[in-house]
Amino acid sequence: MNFFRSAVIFCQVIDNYGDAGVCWRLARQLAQQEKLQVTLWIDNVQALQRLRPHLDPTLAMQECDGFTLCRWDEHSVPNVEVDMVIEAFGCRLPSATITAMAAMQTPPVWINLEYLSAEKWVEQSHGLPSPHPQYALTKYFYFPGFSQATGGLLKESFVDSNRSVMNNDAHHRRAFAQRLGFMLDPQSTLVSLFCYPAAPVHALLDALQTGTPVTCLIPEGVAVDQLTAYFSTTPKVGMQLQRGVLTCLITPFLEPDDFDRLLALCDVNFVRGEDSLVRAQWAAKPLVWQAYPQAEAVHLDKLQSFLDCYLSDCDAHAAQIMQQFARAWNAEQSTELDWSSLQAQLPHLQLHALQWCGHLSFQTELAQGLVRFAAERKQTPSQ
Ligand code: TRH
Repeated sequence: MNFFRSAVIFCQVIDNYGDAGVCWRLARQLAQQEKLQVTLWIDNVQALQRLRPHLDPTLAMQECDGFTLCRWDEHSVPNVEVDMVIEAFGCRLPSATITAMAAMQTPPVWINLEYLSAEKWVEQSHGLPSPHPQYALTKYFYFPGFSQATGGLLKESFVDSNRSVMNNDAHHRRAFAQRLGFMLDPQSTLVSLFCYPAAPVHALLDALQTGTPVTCLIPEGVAVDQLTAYFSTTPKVGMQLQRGVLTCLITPFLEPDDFDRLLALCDVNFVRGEDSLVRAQWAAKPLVWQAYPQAEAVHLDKLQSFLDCYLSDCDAHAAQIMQQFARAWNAEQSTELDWSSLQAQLPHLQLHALQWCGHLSFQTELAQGLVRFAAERKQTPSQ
């Protein structure tokens, strides 16, 4: 497959960090693991700079983790003389770019990388072609997912060994906790909290005081208004906020590989959107997911599909407790969160998280699958 050498990714950041995070991760993986020459065009370098602080948003072009990063604006003239063009999350290519692709003797394979979902229709839609109405070009839909009938999940080759260190190596666990500004306490359940502003954070903080001691790590910038109201102080990095058996610690927003370490360190991870959900599954720890809120509550269908898929082989009682807790965490009306019951099920949920992570690892990795998929569809000039 060595004739397949180059890829361009286009990314439009809607909000938050997920779009930038997934595209950065895919670009890095295609460059470092699949050995492609990769260019990522992104319309909001600042969003990516939150994840990779060394980046300079004033530059039109710069190197980043083995690929070329370009600022994408109305003046950009991207070179699409490559083997594969990836349009992330239906971000719509400029018409000049499509015309340029159509004019090539061998146009690139054109992929629309879609959002992650566990809904059943994804398996039927993955890989479908969409012929362009005007040009001899075909766009293919590529869906990430949780079964072999989908495009799989991004997973770097170092994920398993990094996780294993953070799960098991006492020295590294202690050192990483110290870097984050706290001492590990084996008596305290370690929780990480990454959520949207609409999450019932007050109900969670109340609930976390109802069992044995809990240390809750909250990245800077997350749930700021709710924490300010709850603790009557504005949260800042390094702060420890105490209520009963609960200690909340405000941690820095971490670079992605350190965020993975944090997830692997904790006993339970509250994650949101799509990319942190994937990372929490590779961390092999129990997770509570908040779906990205969408109009007409369609995200609740996504949530239910994920829970049914994720928990299908879990101990039935633990699965039921997790289902209830996750639905309450995503509920639009204020609600009670039964933390004590969830905490009691953590041994079952922990075992399940490890088995689930192993099960997912048998799927074809997304970047590898994508290159294979595109190479199979690449025309040769004689065709
Ligand atoms: O930031 P998000 O809410 O992104 C969302 C979703 O992707 C959603 O589907 C999309 O439509 C919307 O944006 C526009 O959540 P997500 O997907 O988990 O992305 C967060 C990224 O930030 C992820 O790559 C993990 C990373 N991260 C760090 O690297 N360090 C950190 O400290 C934290 C908290 C997150």
